[in-house]
Amino acid sequence: MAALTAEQKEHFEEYGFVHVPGVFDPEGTIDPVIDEYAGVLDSLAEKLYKDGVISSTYSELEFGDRVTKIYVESGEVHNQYFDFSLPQNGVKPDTPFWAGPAVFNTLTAPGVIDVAESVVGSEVYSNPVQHVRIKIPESVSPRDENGNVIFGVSPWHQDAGVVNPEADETNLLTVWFPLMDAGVENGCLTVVPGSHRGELLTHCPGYKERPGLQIPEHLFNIGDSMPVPVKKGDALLLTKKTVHASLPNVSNSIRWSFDLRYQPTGEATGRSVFPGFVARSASNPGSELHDAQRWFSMWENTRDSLARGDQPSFNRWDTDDPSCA
Ligand SMILES: O=C(O)CCC(=O)C(=O)O
Ligand SMILES: [Fe+2]
Repeated sequence: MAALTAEQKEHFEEYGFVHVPGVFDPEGTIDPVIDEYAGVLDSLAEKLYKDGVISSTYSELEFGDRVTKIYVESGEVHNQYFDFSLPQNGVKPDTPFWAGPAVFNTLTAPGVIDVAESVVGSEVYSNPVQHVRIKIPESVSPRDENGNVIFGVSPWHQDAGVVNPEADETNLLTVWFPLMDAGVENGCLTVVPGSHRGELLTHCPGYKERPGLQIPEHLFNIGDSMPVPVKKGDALLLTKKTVHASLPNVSNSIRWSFDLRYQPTGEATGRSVFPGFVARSASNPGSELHDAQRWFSMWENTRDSLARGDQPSFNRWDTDDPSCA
């Protein structure tokens, strides 16, 4: 079992984050994900080409260059096509998502579940707040009407701030890891050590013309922040109250990461309409999900029912809060 060492656990408790080497097998677990996504990109390219949105499928390019070319030429960031979660609103019957077997194998890889077990205990639940993030170089990226890069930096936040208050008592662990080495240049995460000891801070839906739910910089000590480069196979663990952001991708290639969440089974996920699952159970091993196809169906059923009915809001914050002025 590749549990956290006593030192890693202590670092995590003291600073609210820890860099853990060798959580994933780069060839056995991550490479199949990269291969699987090559197929997803292939179908996206075919579709956009057929619709006349792009002038070639660019099948001769490797993944990073190909996705960049396609986003730039179509003037659109098609990240929902790759994501293994649904949008926070506006889910339609044909909203795309990707919940493939290689992705499921990564969520349930013994190494990451061992690490999660060290933090959340022996009943490990895969929380459905999870994303793949593909960020093309900012220099060429499509921008919004205010000139902000679409799907650029993740602004300062705590992960507890992006889920519903029902999860405030949940022992929620974030596991962030890249599919290719992530450093300062291509936009790794930056964290504020020790920030998890404070309260949940006010998040503002947009601040100083910057889009996205974020903590205004006057509410924490930004000078304490430090970037955490992470290599392929390694992971960065965060508590739900650790203040963090991502740096911009100022490199010439993509920045590609997964962020997963785990928690004790039975505690609130903070997005109860999305499907989580038991990843490991000491008390009831029969409750564990090992079927990738079923996992896909759970997301498909969720999409279909959200598209038919009322969609909940995951936002608890208010633009009118004085801290947001
Ligand atoms: O990868 C990013 O840009 C942000 C990730 C993040 O905030 C998280 O994993 O909680
Ligand atoms: Fe986050």
